[in-house]
Amino acid sequence: MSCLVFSLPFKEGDAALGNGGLARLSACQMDSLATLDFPAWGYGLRYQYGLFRQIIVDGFQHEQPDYWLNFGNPWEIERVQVSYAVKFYGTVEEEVSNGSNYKVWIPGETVEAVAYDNPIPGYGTRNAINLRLWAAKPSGQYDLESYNTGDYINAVVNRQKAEIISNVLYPDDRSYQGKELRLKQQYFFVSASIQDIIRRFKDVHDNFDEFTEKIALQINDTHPSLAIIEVMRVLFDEEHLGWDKAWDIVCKIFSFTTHTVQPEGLEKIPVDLMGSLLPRHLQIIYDINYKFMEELKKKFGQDYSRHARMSIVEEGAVKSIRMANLSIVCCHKVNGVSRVHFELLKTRVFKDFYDLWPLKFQYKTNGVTQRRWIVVSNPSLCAVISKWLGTEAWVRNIDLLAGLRDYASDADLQQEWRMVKKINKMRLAEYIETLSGVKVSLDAMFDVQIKRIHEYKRQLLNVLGIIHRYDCIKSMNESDRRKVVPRVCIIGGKAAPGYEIAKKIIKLCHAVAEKVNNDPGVGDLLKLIFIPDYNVSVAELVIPGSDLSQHVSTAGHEASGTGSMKFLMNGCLLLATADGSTVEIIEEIGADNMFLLGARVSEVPALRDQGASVRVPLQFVRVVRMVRDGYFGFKDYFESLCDTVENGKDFYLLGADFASYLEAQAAADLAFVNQEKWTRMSILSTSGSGRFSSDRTIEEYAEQTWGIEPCKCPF
Ligand code: DL6
Repeated sequence: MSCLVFSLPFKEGDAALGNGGLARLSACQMDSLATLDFPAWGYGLRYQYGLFRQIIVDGFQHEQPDYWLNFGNPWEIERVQVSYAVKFYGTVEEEVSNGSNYKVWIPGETVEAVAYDNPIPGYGTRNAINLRLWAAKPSGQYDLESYNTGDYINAVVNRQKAEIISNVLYPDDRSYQGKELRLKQQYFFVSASIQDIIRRFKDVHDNFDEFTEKIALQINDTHPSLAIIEVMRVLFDEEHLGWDKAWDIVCKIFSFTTHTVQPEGLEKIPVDLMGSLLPRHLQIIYDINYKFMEELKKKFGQDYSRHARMSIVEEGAVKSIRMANLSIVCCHKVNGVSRVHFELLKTRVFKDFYDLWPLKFQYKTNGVTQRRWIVVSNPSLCAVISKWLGTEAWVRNIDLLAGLRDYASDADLQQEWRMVKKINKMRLAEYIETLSGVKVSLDAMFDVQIKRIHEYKRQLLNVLGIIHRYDCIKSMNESDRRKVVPRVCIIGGKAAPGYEIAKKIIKLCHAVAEKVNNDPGVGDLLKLIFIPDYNVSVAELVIPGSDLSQHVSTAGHEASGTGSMKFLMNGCLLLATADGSTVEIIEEIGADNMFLLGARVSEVPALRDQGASVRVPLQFVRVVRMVRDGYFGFKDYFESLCDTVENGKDFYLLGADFASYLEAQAAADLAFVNQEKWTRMSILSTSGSGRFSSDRTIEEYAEQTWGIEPCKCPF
């Protein structure tokens, strides 16, 4: 008898239906919602092309479309029977019904939204929740007129245009250009989801009396905030509930979480665009704003500059709708994603609104799911944790991880802990060698920075630090070299396609790597690896295998950060600024168990005011000069990159923080030499990571924002 063993040629790749931290946060939250038995659904878009695939040619980033559906998606269920017509453009007309005047929206274009369900099973429970993603298809009535008049080819082309709506994810959710397609995507997603929610409610209810008891809608940043207006429109125009009742319902069901720190990063939609694509919605927004302005007048009198700042409609060269203001006015809660973020919302970003409605504002510090970030991505660590805690219960109750603290100095646990790290470093080293041909030493400290490439996240600070290290090694004598802690520096991340400076940072990584990795005088003391196409699968491999990870955003710029939490859970030490949720991590594990650096949030404005006179160490001047002078080649190309950190233009304060950065790196070197101490710090990092589970975040939302309770599956 023979036995055939099939090995699968590939497994499915990442869906990559989001840009970065914001979307991955939702994925963690869905896992927690399911595991904790909450009755919840997620809605989103089923993009055919997720975030672009990054390929590197000669050190430059190129973007390739990621057609993730090429070989099908076995996990989704197409619900052909669940589809809704989504309307765009057209005109608004008056209609009289039962003696009252109503507005009727006569659309100019209709597209069909078809549901694809992605079940999300909870861990250790029979509960499974649903992620319903919408795909755009041509509507049956689409361009019927062209068919009728015999313009067959045009009609087919127009039908294809409908599908464009869910074709591709915008690869940068930080810069909001007044793009029509983007607004169309937002409304398409919102309209289909609201129709679905109302249809499901009406399946079991005859009226809207219990709507606010049964429905809580969470707006995850402003991208879906048109949902607020859509519910208002449906209840007022179509269900004829009357303005006051519709408004009361809207204000009770919606809550908003903002994930942005900078006021410039807030989404605005040009009024002309809104009026052309969604004419009725614009009218409703104006009506809401009119009533809001009246309320402000009563409260603050003739303080017109305050009115102008708070208005939903921004007057200016391009008259626009401020989506964050709209969300704050209409939602019953406004959440930040860390305590630092909350403080910035109160004192800077939404200060006027906080003065008006202090009780609306809260924060729920982000979290990540231990089930993906330990259990799935680090099975060896998972086994060691369960063995020492004597239970697997921590997988559902992360607070139990704190029990590891008692054994942090235990020699046996330390040995097992180091063994796990070694196994994961071997996996990562193999991956690196396959990718780049560079062999790295497992004795080196694996020092990792993986995240979207952005000036505020300061990958450039890291690269300049590496240049400094290289420069020092080059000038050392043999006996000093023997004292150097070998490093493998790993950087990964995608730059938005139109973000030139971020792309130059990627090129600089490669230019420096080329020089350093091929310098025989440096050998294993320093290697720099850029891992291309950073995504969740790559993170699952890299995070467990890292010793140190960097989260060095300029203080006051990272709303929360969630990468740090994944590293923390995996016992990787953090080298970080006191920004976003790091401030809370410090409270949990203690500043002694990490390497802190840089100006604090409160110090940043004064440093910025100093401009060119801010104190910058000579080492900084030297490393920037090396880049400028073409030490790594591409002299002209890097000039504009160097300009961003010199001559008083160093907005992200790389120069001001450089000395402190080098000190923190030196402290990390020192700690790494003492492996008992390092391992203890590593165990304490994992054991202190419980607060950063998305289970805690979701429980807080359930209790404080949505008012929902777990609902166990009865079967
Ligand atoms: O809240 C999730 C994540 C935070 O951890 C990051 O600090 C923050 O930068 C990110 N925000 C965005 C904003 N995009 N939009 N809109 O991605 O959210």
